[in-house]
Amino acid sequence: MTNPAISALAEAIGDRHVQTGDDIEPRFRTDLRGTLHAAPLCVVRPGSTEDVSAVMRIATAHHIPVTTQGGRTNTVRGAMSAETGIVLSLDRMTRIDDLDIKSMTLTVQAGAPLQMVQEAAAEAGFLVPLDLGSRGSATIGGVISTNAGGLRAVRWGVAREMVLGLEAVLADGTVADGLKKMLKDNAGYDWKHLMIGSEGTLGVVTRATLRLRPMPATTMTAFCALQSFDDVYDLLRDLDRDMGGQITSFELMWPELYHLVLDHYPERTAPLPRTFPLYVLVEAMGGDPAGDPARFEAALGTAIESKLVIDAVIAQSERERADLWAFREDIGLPMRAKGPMYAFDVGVGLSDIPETVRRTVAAVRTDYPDAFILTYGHAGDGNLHFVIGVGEYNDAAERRVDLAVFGAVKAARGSISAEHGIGLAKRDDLHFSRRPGEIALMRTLKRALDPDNILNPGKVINMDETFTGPVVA
Ligand code: LAC
Ligand code: ZN
Repeated sequence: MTNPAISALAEAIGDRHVQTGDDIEPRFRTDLRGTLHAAPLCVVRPGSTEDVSAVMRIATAHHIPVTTQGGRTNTVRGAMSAETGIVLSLDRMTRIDDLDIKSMTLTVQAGAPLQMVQEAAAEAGFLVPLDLGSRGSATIGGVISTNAGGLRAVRWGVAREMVLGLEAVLADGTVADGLKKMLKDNAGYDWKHLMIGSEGTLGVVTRATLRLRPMPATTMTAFCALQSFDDVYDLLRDLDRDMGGQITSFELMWPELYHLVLDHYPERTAPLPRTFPLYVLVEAMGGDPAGDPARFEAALGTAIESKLVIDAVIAQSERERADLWAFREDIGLPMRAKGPMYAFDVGVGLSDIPETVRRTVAAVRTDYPDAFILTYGHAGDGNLHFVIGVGEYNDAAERRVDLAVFGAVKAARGSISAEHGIGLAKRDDLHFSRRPGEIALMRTLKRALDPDNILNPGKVINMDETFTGPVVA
């Protein structure tokens, strides 16, 4: 006997776009971590918004959970399928519908990889400001539904700032088409901002209209050494002032991470000696090839004179620029070589960064005096990454490390996720970041938009009203 929901799905979007049983490809059964494996009822691969709408109508009629998957680069189990649920893969929906050079917008289906969209925009002379390490796999729908931040947020903001229009399919199949091209739209509730960052729990993002910027003519990149974190504030402010607001990236690395990358790639030339307390990769983009590089050099020169920077190298070619970025982007392999570690993407006010680092390190070392702690981040955005190895990798150890980090974050009224989201992994720790009234509001929104709890259920928010946080021993 065929499951009636599966028959209905096959009828609606075509047999060959519905995988069931042993035909389900392994990638759809797990997530980036690869440690959990689900047995979805089926995988559906719609080709259009109408297909997605049909899938949601059928899911609602049969009360089947739906987990939308993009590039599956999510680190917090946000894209992990529900047991016997529908995996809604948008990997066929990669079409660019419109590139409007007058409005400076690009409208695209949600399954398109970010890099593909960046390249299409670049060909027409435009920049998609959003950029992140996983650009090759992460999709537009994924970066929107997680409100990704990435490497240039200090200048152009997070994904939310780039979405002018959005089309989403609601739980019952309703298509909410808000594909507008203008920045200003105060005609009623701006519902797209509910969808952005909701990790597929309030609707399925199917298309978006993104705001483009003219492709900058110049990119200036430098790798700098600093004496202490206290100098970060003055440096960021002075450089941005001297460059007229052109600073696009401001990536901090504490020395442990810099040394780890240097040790892993001994054939690479170290841009700066290992002896400094803090490193920052700074990049600016502008429109004046004759003037920008000299202005950048002068701004750094001033910073060196005032001792905010103690040593610096400026990339003199695209090749040198790529080499400098490699020290920031090629951190995955060196980290994995150290064995399993716990990774965090917390957010705090800039002024709280030093204290949050100090508290986190102290709290982790209370349980694990020899813990290996890497700290880096998008400092201009108040976004810190901790990657922590404690010599054991199990639920109890993970809990101890979580509590150490989240305690420090809560003390600063920060966020337990600045960019990677909450998913399943951090759901029950939401109260470290959100107050009870906020959590109540989130539950109200979830109930209103997804009354049967079929949209990525169990993610982001614990819907059990009596749940106020896990018991902490
Ligand atoms: C980074 C990712 C992990 O900043 O957010 O490298
Ligand atoms: Zn990051």
